[in-house]
Amino acid sequence: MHKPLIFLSVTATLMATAAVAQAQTVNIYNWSDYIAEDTLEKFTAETSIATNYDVFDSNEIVEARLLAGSSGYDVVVPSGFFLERQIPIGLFQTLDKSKLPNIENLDPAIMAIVEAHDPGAEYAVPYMWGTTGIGYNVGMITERLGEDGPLESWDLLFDPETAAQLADCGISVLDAPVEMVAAALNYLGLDPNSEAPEDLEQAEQLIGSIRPHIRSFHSSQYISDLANGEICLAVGYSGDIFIAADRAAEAGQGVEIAYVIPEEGASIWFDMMAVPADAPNPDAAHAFINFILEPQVAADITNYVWYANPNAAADEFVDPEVLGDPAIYPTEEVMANLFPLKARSPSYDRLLTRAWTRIKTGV
Ligand code: N2P
Repeated sequence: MHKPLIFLSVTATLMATAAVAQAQTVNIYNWSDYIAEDTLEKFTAETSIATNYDVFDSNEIVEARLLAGSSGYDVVVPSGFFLERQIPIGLFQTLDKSKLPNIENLDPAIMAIVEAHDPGAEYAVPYMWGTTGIGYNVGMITERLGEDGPLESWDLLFDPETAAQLADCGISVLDAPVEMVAAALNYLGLDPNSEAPEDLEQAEQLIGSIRPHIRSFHSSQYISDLANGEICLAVGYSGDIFIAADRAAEAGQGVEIAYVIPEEGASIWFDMMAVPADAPNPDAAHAFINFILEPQVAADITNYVWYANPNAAADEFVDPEVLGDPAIYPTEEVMANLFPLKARSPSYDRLLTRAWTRIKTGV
């Protein structure tokens, strides 16, 4: 009689553990190519919380999902310049800081910048950050422009003659109207955060002038396209270009990819972890956010995706060549050339969306 009883009690314990594990799942919605290979596995090993992990490649997509409601997500990672306008319309719940002891690892200098998006870090903490610049295929570009081409300038894209010379090898730009228009405004010497309709018109004209030379508008495809030599120039996110460079180098076909923050300047952004107001499992969300704020975890992500993390305590675990790369961890000099993006107002957004549709369809 004894044996079956012991067996039963072991089974009951196992079932109870399984039930707890099942009850605790965190549903995460993050950018594509933005986490280390083992981050989720390690999180589950440490916390017994399972993960559902979905990816997106544009702020507009996340915003649409959140606005529709019942997204089912516990943690989402919009950029600060979108989060900033999503907070006041009630899309997120306030963070319970008592569940985020690792928050003290965050770099005060970065927190001072993201303060503009979320004063007091009431709703969000930064995940990773980077810049939006230009990635290019060194061989293909120098073949077409020579050694003296404007390799450090937005002329590569916005000068119609230069863009025309690159059209055959393939130009890709982000399908991200705020960032693309900001780059155009900045190139024109205008405020990249301007909402003046006449400025938008000028930016539309500029992008329109090079539109015939653009092969694709996409916000993640350029990683493999650059790595495979399918395109020779991409406006893209810093780490994504480094991933492309690494894949190209590993393939050993002689494709060399470079990333440049052009001399005219580029946008800097901070992607922020926030918990939707209707998150099914806010406790698990906090556990996940707190886990990401562990120095070793943040460093592992940075070392894998080449985006800077906002975690001061992580620096000692970041590979020295990553930490010392000014295109990833900008020096003060580079920093002075970067412009943070601000939230767009809904009324400007309508103008922007229409302009962007006209640009893309080429009318
Ligand atoms: C990662 C893209 C990163 C972030 N693939 C853009 N904010």
